[in-house]
Amino acid sequence: MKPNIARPAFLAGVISIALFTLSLGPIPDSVRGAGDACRPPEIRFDANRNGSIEFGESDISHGYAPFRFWLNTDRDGLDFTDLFQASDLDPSEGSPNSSDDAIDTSRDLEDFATVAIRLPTQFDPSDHAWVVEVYITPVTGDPAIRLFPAAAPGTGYLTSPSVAQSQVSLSRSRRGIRIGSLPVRIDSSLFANSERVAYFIFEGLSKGSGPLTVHLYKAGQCDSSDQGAYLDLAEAVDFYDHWTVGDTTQNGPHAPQLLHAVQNEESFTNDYVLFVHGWNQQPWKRRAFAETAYKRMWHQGFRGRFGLFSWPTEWVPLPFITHLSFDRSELRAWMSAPGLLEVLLDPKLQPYAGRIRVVAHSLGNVVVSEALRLGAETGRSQLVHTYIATQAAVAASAYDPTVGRAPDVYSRYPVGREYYFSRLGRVAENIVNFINEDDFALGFWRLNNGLKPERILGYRYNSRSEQFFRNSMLLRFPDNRYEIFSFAARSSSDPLGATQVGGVVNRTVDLKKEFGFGASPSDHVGQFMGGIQSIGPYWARLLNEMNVQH
Ligand SMILES: [Ca+2]
Ligand SMILES: [Ca+2]
Ligand SMILES: [Ca+2]
Ligand SMILES: [Ca+2]
Repeated sequence: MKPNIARPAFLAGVISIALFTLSLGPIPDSVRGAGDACRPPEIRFDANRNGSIEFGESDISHGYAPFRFWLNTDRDGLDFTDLFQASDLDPSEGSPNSSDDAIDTSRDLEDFATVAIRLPTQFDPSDHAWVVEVYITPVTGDPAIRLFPAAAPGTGYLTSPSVAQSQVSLSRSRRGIRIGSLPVRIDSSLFANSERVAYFIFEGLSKGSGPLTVHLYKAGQCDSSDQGAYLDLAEAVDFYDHWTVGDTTQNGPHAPQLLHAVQNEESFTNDYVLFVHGWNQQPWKRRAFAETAYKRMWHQGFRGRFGLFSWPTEWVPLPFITHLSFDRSELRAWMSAPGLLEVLLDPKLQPYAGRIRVVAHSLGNVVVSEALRLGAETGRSQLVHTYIATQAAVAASAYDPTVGRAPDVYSRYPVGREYYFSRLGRVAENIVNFINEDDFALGFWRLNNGLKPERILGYRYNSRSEQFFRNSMLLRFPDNRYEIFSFAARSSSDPLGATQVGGVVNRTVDLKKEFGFGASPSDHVGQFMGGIQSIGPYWARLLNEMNVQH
């Protein structure tokens, strides 16, 4: 154990304003064990993840099955450069949320978990001779957390915007305090209630595992410790696999690569959810969206494996985006599909066969739909259990030939004359379409679709011969189809993410009717923006539609 003497100024500041004070150190051994009638205190996480902490057996976390949580090393804050909402900010441009002893935004609360302490009946909060302290005994690494008194017991800080706001305000008057290997004293007035229970929330500060222990004593009368609630803190990236065909915005896709694999594989159930991001995201943002998705599902009780599949979409700052940057990214999306199919067939995912769910956002649906189509074409069956298309930026007529105003190459693909994604049902048991007819970005998709073929790039279409050209070169199906789709072939339909379809789609979820998604640009990414408190039901619905245990 290394003594925490590195931040005396910080601690001195805390002593005067917080409900915590630093104890003078461990109790001499001569005092330990005194007092026969001294019953132990109890400390618990919500180990069984049912949303509340019970002091019976059900929430005990053991060394072999610790309570695992991620470090709060991202930057949740207000995004003044992009969509003007609480969001993840570029982690390279500032310090992480856990670097200070307050909670900045409600959004940051998704990086907190609950812990509670109950003291035995002999404890008397009005008797200041009682001392309550907390520490972590490191088993691996150097685990540390920061503890804040909870504004309310339970998970209201994650589900109620007003409780969340109270929690944020409370953190400014009752600053959080770091708990590491040295005992830290907790103000006993927090236990001045009939149950003698104090509720806290905590964020992870540094990696490692070990029991979080509460120690209660009163000189000559009581000296007793809880056996410890086992905690395992890891980086957020250790909670998911990251597969990529291009962790860049600069070049087209390459062969798939597992950039980072999940740690402690055995601690997850055998459900696997793979997330595929959309257009115009820098590499850090792809991770931020994936981590937000994972955290929000985790708080809904998701215990399965999670993966990010990233692909090299272009990126330009929002005010400077053009329809051509969309088209070029669309081409990369189509070209990323073979890589995704390879990942779905990777031996590492075979233990999850039949239990893989894929969630694709926006232009990510080009990647997923095409990967599944390629799989169906090679005679595969059941590649994925469920495919969720949310706010999908891809022609609806490719999924249901009846929705367009006229036949197009998506509804009547020139090779085979079937609709393009007609065989997806062979490889995906369930296909669910999450739609918002007012979606801003999908309105942009409509405008861009109307501009195809992109004459400025030399593309044209001869409607009599039904042929596409780049300058004088004839473009052919199937060899040039990705280029044709991305730059030349206009769909006569709406985008899938803005319209209810039949065809290969099994079910529709209306984001506007059910979750109030509207026409603001940020609603296109509404499930990733703002605080978890108002969008939790979206993620619960997603898990239900995927039939994932939670
Ligand atoms: Ca529980
Ligand atoms: Ca975040
Ligand atoms: Ca903070
Ligand atoms: Ca955070």
